[in-house]
Amino acid sequence: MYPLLNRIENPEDVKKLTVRELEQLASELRHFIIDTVSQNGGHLAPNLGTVELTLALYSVFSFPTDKLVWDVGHQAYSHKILTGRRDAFSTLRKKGGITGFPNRFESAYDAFGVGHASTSISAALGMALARDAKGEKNQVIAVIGDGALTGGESFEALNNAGDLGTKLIVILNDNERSIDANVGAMSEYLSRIRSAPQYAR
Ligand SMILES: Cc1ncc(C[n+]2csc(CCOP(=O)(O)OP(=O)(O)O)c2C)c(N)n1
Repeated sequence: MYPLLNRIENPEDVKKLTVRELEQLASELRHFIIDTVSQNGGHLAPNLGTVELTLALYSVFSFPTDKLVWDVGHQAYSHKILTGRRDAFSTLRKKGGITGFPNRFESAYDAFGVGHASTSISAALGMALARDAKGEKNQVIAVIGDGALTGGESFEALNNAGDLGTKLIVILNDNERSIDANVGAMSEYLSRIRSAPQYAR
């Protein structure tokens, strides 16, 4: 039923796929998530929204040497499925099963245990500084939603990261939602950026 997904044993397998195969894998992942969530409950929309993003990340970076920090963590199902937890995914949110959020005790690929919003940039910055201190070269990537970006801890972290100037990648997942439709100045500002001719170019 999931011919391509069943062949993915670890994230390095994603790197071997063609663009056409990645599109098929995205579709299979989406159906797989819907199948499980319809039985076990869980977050649906945030996870359907990060399928392509997750595949793009796994096509480019080498986890878990590179560190991937999800904000809130309610959008990490594809990440879990691609990192050795496909078969365990049927136990999602069940007693003794896998958790609905990244959990450091569950997998080496879960770089940071989450649940709270607005923590990813701060946590990733700490990991980037630890990397520098150890003289290592891995990448650190924070993925944050437009809703979580409005939390104060995000601004503290951006302020600190810009000042320290260490190498850190922050990906903004701007889907104009944060549980409900977004409100506020930040959301208006991001809409203006997104609709500007420079952005389309
Ligand atoms: C500190 C804190 N406050 C509130 C929440 C409840 N909460 C869960 S998801 C979410 C919004 C997330 O929106 P966004 O970051 O845009 O991510 P998306 O759902 O669009 O992927 C909030 C406020 C939380 N997890 N942590």
